[in-house]
Amino acid sequence: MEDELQLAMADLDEEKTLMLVETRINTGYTSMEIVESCRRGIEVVGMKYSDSHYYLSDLIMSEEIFKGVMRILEPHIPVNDSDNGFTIIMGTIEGDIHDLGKNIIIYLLRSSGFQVHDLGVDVTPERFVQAVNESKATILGISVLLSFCVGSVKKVVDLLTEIGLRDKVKVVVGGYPVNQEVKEFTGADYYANDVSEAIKIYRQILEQGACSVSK
Ligand code: B12
Repeated sequence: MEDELQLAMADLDEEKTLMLVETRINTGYTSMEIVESCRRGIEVVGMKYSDSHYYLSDLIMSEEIFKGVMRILEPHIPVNDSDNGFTIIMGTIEGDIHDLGKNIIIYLLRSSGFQVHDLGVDVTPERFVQAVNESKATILGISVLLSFCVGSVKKVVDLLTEIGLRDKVKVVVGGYPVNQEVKEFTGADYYANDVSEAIKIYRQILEQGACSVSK
């Protein structure tokens, strides 16, 4: 089915995108459904950039529009002050500054009662491991959008193994280029490249208990 919001995002039509988001939020669409339409639209922006139909300035424009979408959606994402007992470390891997997807996942996790420590972007493998070591986190989420940075995600998992922390955390890797192959290459426990898959994983971990969940 043709999705008007996805098309407006893909066309970098800021006014129409924001108008459609307002309309959808007021007509019963969930924030997750809206984010997913926008994510699919911005994926097209990426493809047009690869095909040289769009330029770097268009990628920057898509970031601005997406941030505008999130400003509309944020007040509609329920706030949950209760603590479900799970602490998560999140960050974008070294060399990569993409953070729109990571930030959305963090909103949703916080609204589900997870305590999230956000390490930000361009995070070295050593910093991820240090954060796991110093915290009570049982889940580590790593975002990666640039294919050539996937090797550094593997380095995080290898370092965790090397210093005996691998069994302490479930590693979830997420982002546009992530698939089963990336999961296997990096040694992560789970992968997600859209919001509903991500939430499904965290719910599963929550239901089964982080350290006993089957992979
Ligand atoms: C916006 C954008 C930018 C913005 C980023 C702004 C920001 N603050 O993040 C800017 C303009 C800065 C940028 C820069 C660059 N970009 Co860029 N960018 C994009 C674009 C168009 C959209 C990314 C995005 O935000 N998507 C929307 C979010 C919601 O989706 P998402 O990130 O996939 O996240 C969802 C899921 O993946 C998942 N998820 C994400 N992280 C995690 C983590 C966990 C733990 C879990 C569970 C789930 C999860 O949940 C999210 C919610 O649905 C993509 C195209 C694409 N297809 O992704 C290119 C893209 C990623 N960029 C690309 C490139 C090449 C670059 C540059 C190298 C360009 C340049 N010449 O400088 C630089 C790199 C800068 C750097 N060092 O990181 C390429 C990467 C190609 C590749 N194979 O590696 C892409 C794919 C475009 C393309 N097709 O060529 N970019």
